[in-house]
Amino acid sequence: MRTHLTHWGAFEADSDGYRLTAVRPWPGDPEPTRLIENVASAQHHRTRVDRPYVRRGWLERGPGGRGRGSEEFVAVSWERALDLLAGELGRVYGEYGPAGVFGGSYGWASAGRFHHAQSQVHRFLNCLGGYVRSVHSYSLGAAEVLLPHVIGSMDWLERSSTAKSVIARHTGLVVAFGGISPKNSVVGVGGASRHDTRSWVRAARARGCRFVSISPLRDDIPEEAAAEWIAPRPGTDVALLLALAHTLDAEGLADRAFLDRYTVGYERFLRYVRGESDGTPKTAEWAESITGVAAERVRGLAREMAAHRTLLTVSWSLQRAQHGEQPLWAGVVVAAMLGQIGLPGGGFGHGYGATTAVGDPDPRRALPRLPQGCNGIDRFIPVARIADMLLNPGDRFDYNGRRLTYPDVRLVYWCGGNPFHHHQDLTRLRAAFERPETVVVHDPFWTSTARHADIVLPSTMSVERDDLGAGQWDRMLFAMPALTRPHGAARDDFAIFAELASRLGVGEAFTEGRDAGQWVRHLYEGWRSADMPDFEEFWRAGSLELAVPDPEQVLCAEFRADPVGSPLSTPSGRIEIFSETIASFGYADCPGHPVWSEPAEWLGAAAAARRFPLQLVANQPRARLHSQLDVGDFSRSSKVAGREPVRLHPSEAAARGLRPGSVVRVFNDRGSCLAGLVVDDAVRPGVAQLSTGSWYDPDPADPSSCRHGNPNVLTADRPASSLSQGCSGQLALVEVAAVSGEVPAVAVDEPPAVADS
Ligand code: PGD
Repeated sequence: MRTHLTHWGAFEADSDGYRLTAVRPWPGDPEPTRLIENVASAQHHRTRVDRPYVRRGWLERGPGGRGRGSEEFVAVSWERALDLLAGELGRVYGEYGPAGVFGGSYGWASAGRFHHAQSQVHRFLNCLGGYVRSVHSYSLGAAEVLLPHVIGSMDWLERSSTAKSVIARHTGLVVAFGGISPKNSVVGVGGASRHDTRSWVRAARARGCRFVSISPLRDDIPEEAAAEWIAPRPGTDVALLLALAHTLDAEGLADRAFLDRYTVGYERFLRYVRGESDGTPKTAEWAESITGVAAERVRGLAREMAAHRTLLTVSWSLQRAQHGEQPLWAGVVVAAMLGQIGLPGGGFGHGYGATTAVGDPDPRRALPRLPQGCNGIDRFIPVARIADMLLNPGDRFDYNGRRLTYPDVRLVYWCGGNPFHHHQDLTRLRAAFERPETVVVHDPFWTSTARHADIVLPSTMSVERDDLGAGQWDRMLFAMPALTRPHGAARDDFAIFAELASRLGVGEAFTEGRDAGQWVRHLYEGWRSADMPDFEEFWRAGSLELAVPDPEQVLCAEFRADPVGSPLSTPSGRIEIFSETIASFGYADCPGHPVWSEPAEWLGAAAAARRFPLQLVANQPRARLHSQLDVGDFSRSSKVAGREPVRLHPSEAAARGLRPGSVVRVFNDRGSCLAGLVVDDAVRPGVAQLSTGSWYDPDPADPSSCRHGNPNVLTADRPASSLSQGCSGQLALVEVAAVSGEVPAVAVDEPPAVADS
């Protein structure tokens, strides 16, 4: 019985050396999740990559994109694969330098501090001189750029969020824009040891705290909250927030003393809210015409918020949309108008429920980390601009006040991520992936990304290697001894890079003379303080609990106590309701204060612009993390007719004559996918909810059509704004129709066509 950590929880497992024979939740976890069931069932699935492969066309014709994504793969020995790849890396670095290599390689990979795939690939490419990197994340692309201008960095905000226990004890009203998702809150970057969302929500409720969840989905908040559900048109939350601001101002409920002392730019914002700057007062009636939420309810909510100790939270999903910066910024502003920022249980929060960790008090101790070395060049893209970069080398684009140029990338190296899951408009991504001369992918599985590569190297799963594991802001550090030997000929990413580095003459720089076991020990020993157990003792004990200096932390408490001595990290040191910096960039799609702007695809658009009648909500899945282990038992148990479930309100299903459990076609003019219909009144009318992460399974006759239900064939590859260039994959307009005739089978749960060399 040994312990293992995943992004979705810790478990204990027995093994026969090859398989996990029993998996039980870690006993310290009060609310374990069934996602742990995916690990054992996926580990030896037929879609594991069992040995190295090279696409036939690349092997026979040399570098070039023709045939990528459709040709068969040829199995090769490790020696041959590594020789070929080292030769190709040598060629590309020699001809184009580091700017010819994209190593942005975004993705969550697996838990484990040493075998963290991104750290490994970045360290390796840095040894070769560097690479084009990516900045920010698909999770938080808009927030990570906006928030430093407005209140402080995303990292600071997450670390300092008011503790859940403080909310449970002090808050009178939680107004949760985007809910507090019970399914997302089971996941934490790098690992989630103790799940507690239902517990803290239950405790708050039992004390009398009221919850209001503002979301198109009723189940975006735990049942324990017994929440009032307000369901505006998706993508219009900022209008609702502006109307709350209007009511607070009109009824004299704004806390002027707080605003004067702790914020800048309120008067400029007020001119907009009152309609003095644009002729449109942002009244509750104005908001009703946009959101569909009754004006009286909005006014009533504003009054309740002013009358109670109120926490206003905004989920991460809201900023994953066009103009995604706006609801977040407006959330900060309304919380500032209430004057409770810095008080226990009051103020602002971002991402409660988005991961386990938000609201976990910060142990304030950096985790052990593999040094990534130094990148010899400074070329980057905001992460969600990958297709633009590959399709438009040399083009200029805006980003956070800068004009940048897309590099001319010749080789793409992906390790630990699945862009054919995470990116928007997969048909466009497919075209973009034809451009580079060579695409290299390390992955344990034949994901769609691996199927769009030239060289595919099989990496181990985390259960197949020794490591240390800890989640961001989690207080547990786990010893993660290998539970089984590797599947087939899979190797650790570290071992693969060590071999390549040695062929390319940088072996010593990459390994520093250590093997994987020595690195794990070295990272722990270099990290621990004198009062912590040495490596042997830690490994034997299996885990270590970190102390938390302030279990009752309250966001901005120090700033509230002393705004001069403990200023925020914004340019003014205060909350920026109007940002001179952002205004100076001159972006029409992100001016100097929060505004409502019509998105390109929303339910309130004029009929001519609304070519498809349903708003797709492409949110995170319930039965897996992203696309990980989609072939695992728990993920498969969530499928309907073998496809990803799409949920529709009964009225929408009836209007289309659709039967629950049938395969339906979800489509717009970018593409289509097949999904299994679930009829559910927990979904607002006008909405089709289809989670991300089912492996993209393009129909060979029409690659814009996915047989398995991946919503990213439907989403637009459109940035949140010129400010952030963040991912906007959460929303798109679609239609849903019955499928007549024979339904094509799903093929992505079989490996691609392969041949022996
Ligand atoms: P994962 O499925 O976690 O998705 O995108 P991300 O690419 O992170 O991919 C991780 C990959 O790493 C898997 O293929 C897994 O097999 C592989 N892997 C695991 N362990 C290892 C390892 O040790 N070595 C190697 N080499 N590989 C490994 C997630 C992204 O999707 C995120 S974070 C968000 S928040 C976005 N959300 C949305 C959304 O809300 N809506 C839409 N439409 N699209 C989204 N995409 C984004």
